[in-house]
Amino acid sequence: MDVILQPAPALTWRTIGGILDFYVFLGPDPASVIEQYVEVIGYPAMPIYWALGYHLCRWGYHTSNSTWEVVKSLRNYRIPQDVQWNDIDYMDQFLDFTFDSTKFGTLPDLVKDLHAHDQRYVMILDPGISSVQPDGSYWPYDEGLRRDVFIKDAEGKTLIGKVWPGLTAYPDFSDDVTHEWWHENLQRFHEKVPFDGLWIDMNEPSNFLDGSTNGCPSSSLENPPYTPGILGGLLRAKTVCATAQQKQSIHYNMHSLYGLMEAKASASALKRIVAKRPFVISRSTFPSQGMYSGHWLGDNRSQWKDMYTSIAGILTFNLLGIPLVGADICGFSEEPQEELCVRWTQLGAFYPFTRNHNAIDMKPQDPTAFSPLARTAMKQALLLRYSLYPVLYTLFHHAHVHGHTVARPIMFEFPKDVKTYGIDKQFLWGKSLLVTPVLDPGVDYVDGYFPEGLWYDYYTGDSLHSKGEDLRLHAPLDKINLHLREGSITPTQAPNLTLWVSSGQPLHLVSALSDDGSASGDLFWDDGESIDTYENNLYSYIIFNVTQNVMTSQVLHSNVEATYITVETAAFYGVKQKPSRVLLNSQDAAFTYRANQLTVGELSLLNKGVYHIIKHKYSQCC
Ligand code: MIG
Repeated sequence: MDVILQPAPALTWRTIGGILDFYVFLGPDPASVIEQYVEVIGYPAMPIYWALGYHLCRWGYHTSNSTWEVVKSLRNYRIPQDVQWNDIDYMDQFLDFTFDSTKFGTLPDLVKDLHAHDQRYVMILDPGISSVQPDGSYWPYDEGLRRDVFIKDAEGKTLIGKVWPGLTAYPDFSDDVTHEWWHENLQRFHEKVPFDGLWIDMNEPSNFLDGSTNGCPSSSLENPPYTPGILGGLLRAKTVCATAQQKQSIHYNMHSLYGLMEAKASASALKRIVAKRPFVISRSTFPSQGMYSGHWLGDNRSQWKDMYTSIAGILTFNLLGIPLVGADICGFSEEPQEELCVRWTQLGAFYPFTRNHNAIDMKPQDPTAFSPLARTAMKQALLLRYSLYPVLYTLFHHAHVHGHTVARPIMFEFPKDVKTYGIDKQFLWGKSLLVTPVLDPGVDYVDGYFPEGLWYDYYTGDSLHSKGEDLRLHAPLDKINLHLREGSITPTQAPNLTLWVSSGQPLHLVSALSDDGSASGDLFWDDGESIDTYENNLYSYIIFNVTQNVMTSQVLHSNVEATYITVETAAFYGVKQKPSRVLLNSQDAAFTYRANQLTVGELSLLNKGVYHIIKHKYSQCC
C-alpha cells in the first residue's frame, strides 16, 4: 500500500487488497498512543542481557582466523565486546547451515573461545535454500522437498529464484511444518557451531531475479490496476511472484509478512535449542515483530548524513514496538573518515542495539583499525554504554511490560513544548537521559535544545537552567554530551569488557535533584537470560526516592533466587549546601561534597539490610 502525507494535512491510503481493520488510539498524549498500539500488536520481547552489549560484524572477514584476530585485538586494547558476528562469508558456497571448512575451519574453535571469554556468536542466515546441489548432498533442500516446505509457483511447482548460493527455493514460513524443518536445520548446525543468536537477512523475501526463473504468469494479481510506488515499479521486482502459493494464502496477500514469520520460526527454534531468550535481528519487519526480533536499519553509507538520519530511524522503530534497533555504526557501504567513525560510535553507543557493520571490500572500521586517539574515544563511548546497562535494561523491561519506548523522542516527555516536535538530532533514553551527539565534521561543539527546567551534565554534575532554549555545548572528539533531567535517579555500574562481568558489579545511583530536592528512579533486575522471568516472578523490582534530604528504596518485588546485586555508592547532583552529616540507616557515613555534588560511598554496609534482596546470579552458559 501507499501511505502519503498530504499538505492539507491529511493522509491518503491506497491499498491493493487486504482486510482493513481500523484502530483509533486516543492517547491523549503521544506516549500513550504508542502504549495502546503496542498493546494491540504485541509487546516486544525482553532481550537477553548480551543483546545490549557491543556487537561487531562485517561482510568480508574472509576467514574465521581473521574474524578471531579482530576479537583478540579488541580484547588486547580492553575494548568492550559482547558479540562477534559473521556475514555470508562463513558459509560453504553461501549454503545455509554449512560452513566453509577451509576458510572457516576454525569457526567452532572461535565460538568456543568466545564462550570462554563470556562472549557470544551470531551468524547470518538467508531464507533462500539452494535447489541445485547434487541429490542427497544437501539435507536442507532434500528434506525440505520431502516435507513440502517451499513456496510454490502458480502451477504448484517449487518456485525457484536466485540469491547468493545461486538458484534457490524459498521456505514458506506460513506453514508450521516449515518451522519444524527450520528448527531441525538449526539444531543440526548448532551441534557443529554452537551459535547464540541469528541474523536473518534478505527476507523481504529478496530475489536477484524478478519473480522466478520462469518470470510470473500474467494476471491481475501480478499486474493490479494500481501498483504502489515500490522498487522496480512491479510487484515481482526483486522478489517472488505475487501469484506464488503459500500454505496460508497467495504471496500477494502474504508478501509483507515474510520477515515476521521467519523471525517467529527463528526465535522459537532458538528458544528450543539454547533454552534462553532468543536473539534474532531481522531486516524485514511487520507489526508484532518486536515479539520475536530486533531490527537493523539496513544498508546505509559511511556518510555524515546517514549517521544523522539514523536517529529518526531508531526513534521510528521505537514507536513501532521494535525497540531493539540500531543502524550500521560507521556505515555499511563506503569508507568512513576516522572522525565520522568516532562520532558514530558515540551516537551508536546510544542505539538500543549497537552494532558496527561494514560491507565487503571496505577497509576495516572496527575500533582497533584507527589511531590511538580515535580508538580510545570509541572505547570510552562503549564503556559509557556498559556503565549505563542497568538503566537500559530497566527501560527494556518497561517496553516489554508497558509498551514504552526505550530511545524516545523528546516530544514524548514534553508534549506541550512545540519546539520539541521537530527535533531529530537529539533523543532521550527513557524519560531522563538526554543524548546530544555531534553530527557534523570538524566541530568541537554541538547545539542542542533543552526543554524548560533543570538539567545536569552527566559527567560533572554541573547544572543548567533552561527556559526552553538552544544551548551550545562543548564537544571535543572524545565526548558525547549527556544530560540528566531533574528529578531522576539513574542506576549505573562500573563497566567491564563484557556485560557478563560488568552486570555483576555493584550499583552506583545518580540522583539528579529537582529544584525542590526530590528525585525518583527504578531498577528491574533478573538473571538476564531466562525466558519469561517477569511472567514467572523471577525478578526484582525496586524504586528509589529522594525527598527532603532522605533517600529511600522500596522493593516492590523481589526474588532472591533469581537476582543478586548490591548498591555501593550514590551521587546526588544539586545539593545546594554542604551537609554537616550524612547518615546511613542512622549511622554516620563518610561523604564528599563539592560544587553542588554529594557523593556517599560504602553503601554496601546497607547490604545487611534492605538491599540484600537483589541477587544477581547467572546460570552456567552454553
Ligand atoms: O546482497 O550478506 O543488508 O547487511 O552485509 C547483500 C551481505 C546481502 C545485505 C545486508 C547486509 C549484508 C549483505 N546483505
